[in-house]
Amino acid sequence: MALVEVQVPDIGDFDEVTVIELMVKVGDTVKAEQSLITVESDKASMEIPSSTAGVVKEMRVALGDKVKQGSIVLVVEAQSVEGLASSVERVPTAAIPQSPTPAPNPQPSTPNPVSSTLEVHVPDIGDFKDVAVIEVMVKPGDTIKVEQSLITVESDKASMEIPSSHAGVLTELKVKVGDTVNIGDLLAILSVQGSALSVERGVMPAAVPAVPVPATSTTPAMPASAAQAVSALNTERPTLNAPLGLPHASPSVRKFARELGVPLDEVKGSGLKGRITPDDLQAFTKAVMAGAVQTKAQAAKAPAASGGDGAALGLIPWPKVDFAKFGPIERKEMGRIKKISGANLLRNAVLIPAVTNHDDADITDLEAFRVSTNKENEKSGVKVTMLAFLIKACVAALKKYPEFNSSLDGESLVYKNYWHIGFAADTPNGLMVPVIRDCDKKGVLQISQEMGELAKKARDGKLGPAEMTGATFTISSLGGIGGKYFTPIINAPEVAILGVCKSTMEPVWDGKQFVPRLMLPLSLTWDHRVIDGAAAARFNAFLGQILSDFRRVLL
Ligand code: CAO
Repeated sequence: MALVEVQVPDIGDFDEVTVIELMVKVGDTVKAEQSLITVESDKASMEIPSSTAGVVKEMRVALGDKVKQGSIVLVVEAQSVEGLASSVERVPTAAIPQSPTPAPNPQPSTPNPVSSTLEVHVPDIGDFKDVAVIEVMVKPGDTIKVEQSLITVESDKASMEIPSSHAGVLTELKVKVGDTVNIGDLLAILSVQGSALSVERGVMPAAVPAVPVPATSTTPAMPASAAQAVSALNTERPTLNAPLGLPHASPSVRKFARELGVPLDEVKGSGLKGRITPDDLQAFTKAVMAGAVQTKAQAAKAPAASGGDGAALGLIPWPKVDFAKFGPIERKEMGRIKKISGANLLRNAVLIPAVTNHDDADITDLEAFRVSTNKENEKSGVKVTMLAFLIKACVAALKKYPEFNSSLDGESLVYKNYWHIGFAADTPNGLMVPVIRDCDKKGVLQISQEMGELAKKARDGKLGPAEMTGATFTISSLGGIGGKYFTPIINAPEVAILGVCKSTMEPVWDGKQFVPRLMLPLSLTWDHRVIDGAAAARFNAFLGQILSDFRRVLL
């Protein structure tokens, strides 16, 4: 196994470029032609491919380093002698055109010595076919300087700006973002004044300059094409002053983003100088899939938390009323948490075919037990709450009816073998749902204590994201406040939620007479795609049995 130093190859007359992205790390197996690093000048960026297949043993460059011809990028343990040999001989796919090509002469379409029009064509871009236009930097009416960048094109390995061959006023642009172009394609029509035509005729700058490419022999050096490409990055274009205006990302990241449909300008880059890395793309995609982040397009389509026009749902517009016409008003922006929870609630209310079953549980004995326990534990400082008993009772019911502890994933149901229970907490900032983990393994005292701590954190606005995620079922208790029944909204991707209201003493017929019993109103909302009405009724009945005789939790 030979150790091979992969060097920056001949990069023409250009001094240094900055390493802006490392695409491999020690231990990675790289193929010949696989991109290793991305380098950038002020006008373009490109990926430098490997000439050698093997395993990366050592990185010799770091982010921000300046590299030039001969700089060692990394050390690779070549896969085999054959691999090494082939890596020397093989020229990876061109990232940028390989040969200098005289610029096509612009064709004046009107032989007018005072003012004439002139066509600007795509110059020689070598072997490249169908490169995508990813940015148009000018618009009709703009005064264009010679060599000013008109558009940016991109292949899967490099992006480059295509300059104008002439100065003039842009009268017509023949390409738009998303088009693909080839050498000779008509890009734009300029209106040029008098002598400009004769002075500038024939000086169309190629998008990529000619660079002689020395043969690589002793070390597996960068392929000729890459050398030319890097040289292209450093091409002096004195009048190129249009800012690139694109999100800071390598061509491959931009290509990947297009494939995923990720709007790059909405992704925050974590790389050098805010550069967007593949990890940033993945994190953004995950966040969107999890509903934690909305793209601008989604936000535009989705009805807002309140007052959205409902157009996306095919509904008539939200009524627009000038409330001030009817009396004095005060307008207040909704808080951040209300906005976020509002959007989630709306999605869950609209997308889940939810049904709510109401029932009552006799908690006379349980409440007596709770009160006596609290008396006994007065000194401990931990107050046992009815909600803690409800959590334990729900875990028992969830174990008996596991579909209530599941989530829909496409056409599959994911059954969770853990029981993390969320509870709605009313806070000055709005509704929050802290999660108590592994409630099956905890006693009522511990659950009460954790609930107290989490509820306090929620009210103080100190809950971390980890303390609000992972719930398998949620309880929303309005018992301390009042009410009889309500219809809680399921906290997706859970499939059920239990609403609890204030218990009251009620006359209950025991078969012989009416007796006073403390009755707790239960409201169970369930996702009808996952749960049937009969199962919901059974769940509530079972819950009622446990609450009326808590010893059943042990069964
Ligand atoms: N029936 C009768 N009394 C009840 C009860 C019930 N179901 N549940 C609680 N109580 C009593 C408690 O025993 C307590 O009385 P004491 O002070 O005399 O002991 C009092 O009501 C206050 O209880 P609490 O609400 O502070 O405590 P909790 O454990 O029941 O609830 C918490 C904690 C965080 C869930 C609660 O404070 C809260 O925020 N509830 C609102 C949840 C909510 O907003 N849900 C709606 C979501 S949909 O918009």
